[in-house]
Amino acid sequence: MAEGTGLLNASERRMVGSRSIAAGAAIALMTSSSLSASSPHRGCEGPDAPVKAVVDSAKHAVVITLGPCLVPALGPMGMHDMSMAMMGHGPGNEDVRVHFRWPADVWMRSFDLQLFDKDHKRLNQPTTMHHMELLNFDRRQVLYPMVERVFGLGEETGSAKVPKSVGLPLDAGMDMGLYVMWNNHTAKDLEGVTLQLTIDYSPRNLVPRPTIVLPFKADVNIHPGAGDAFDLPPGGGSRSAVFTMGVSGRLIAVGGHLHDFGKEVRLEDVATGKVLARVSALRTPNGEVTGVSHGLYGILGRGRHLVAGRQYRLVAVYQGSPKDSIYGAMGLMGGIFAPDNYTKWPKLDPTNPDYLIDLNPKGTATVAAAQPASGTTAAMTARRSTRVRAGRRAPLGRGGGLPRGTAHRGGG
Ligand SMILES: [Cu+2]
Repeated sequence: MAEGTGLLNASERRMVGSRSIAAGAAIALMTSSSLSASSPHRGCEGPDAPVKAVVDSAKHAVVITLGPCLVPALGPMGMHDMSMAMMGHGPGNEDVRVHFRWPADVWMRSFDLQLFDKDHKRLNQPTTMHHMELLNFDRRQVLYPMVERVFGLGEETGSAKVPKSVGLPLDAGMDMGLYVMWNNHTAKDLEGVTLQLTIDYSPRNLVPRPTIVLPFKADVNIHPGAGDAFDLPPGGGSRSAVFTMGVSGRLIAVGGHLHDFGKEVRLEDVATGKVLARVSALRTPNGEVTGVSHGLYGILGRGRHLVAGRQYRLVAVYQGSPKDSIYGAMGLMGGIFAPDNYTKWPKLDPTNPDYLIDLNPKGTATVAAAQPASGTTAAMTARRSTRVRAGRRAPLGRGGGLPRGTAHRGGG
């Protein structure tokens, strides 16, 4: 996720196995995707998808529900295969891509995900959902012209919260997207699954006004729509990318995303070489990445100040066996960014091809016209929905034709 896309989304990834296992998983996934494509509505896809966003003003919460959905069986898999059930980063791999209108002017402060079966009993998250993302089509990312990822959740992540002193602004009527990739590795379809996302907020008129925060996401190998994975020679090495900030502000929390054999991802000032933020992998002795460290710089203090027009370098470092190349590596830093002046946030360009990828993944999505929001407390039903191409699960690793020896679990 979102590799730490968004609010404190700690990215914990685990990785896995051999190339022969990857090939087996690819075949299994291709088969299942062609089956599920035959019943789009029951899978909660398509323009009639049952998604709604309701304001509970007494509790200061927006409750988003998707369902009841049919979660198609992917077929039983072995332990290793289950770990391999992988995802891509970026659009195109999800089972569900629906739009809805955000229902109220708020400062978002937290999210909490729950999954229920047809009898409203809690479902186990890792065996039901692989990952989900909340998108905001009315704002772009700070570094890239792509659609804002408000936050993402993986199999293991459940919730996150920021203090009252900060808030992520969401306005009534914003065109939101909910992406879900299910994870049902049994032989039986799950019927009547409901995904419920509770987002606590502060009212927009809160005094004193919270500091505005927005998601920060940087990638050492960004290729919108094509996958961000890369390979490294035996022993490992590093991959880096230089970007220029479009707006000044403070990075107040960071997390990251690395695959197996990852060591760290760090942010440097190009001119001075100073390291501004560092996220270290938590590794087993054989290099398996089980999680990442987190940095909390400025929820209370000042944070790391990044300056508009100035260049920064993101570096991902990998260290593996001297005998084996590393395939399908990734390196991302995600976090929370507080712009000095929100009005200077880079303007969304709805004609930018990188923005359009999410509206038209792989060129086959159908997009119905969106309607304006009609109230802040009414249930907002899905008004626009996209349908992904049938073969969405096929491209293991999405690395643009790279050999694939590894994959990961956890949210994008
Ligand atoms: Cu990844």
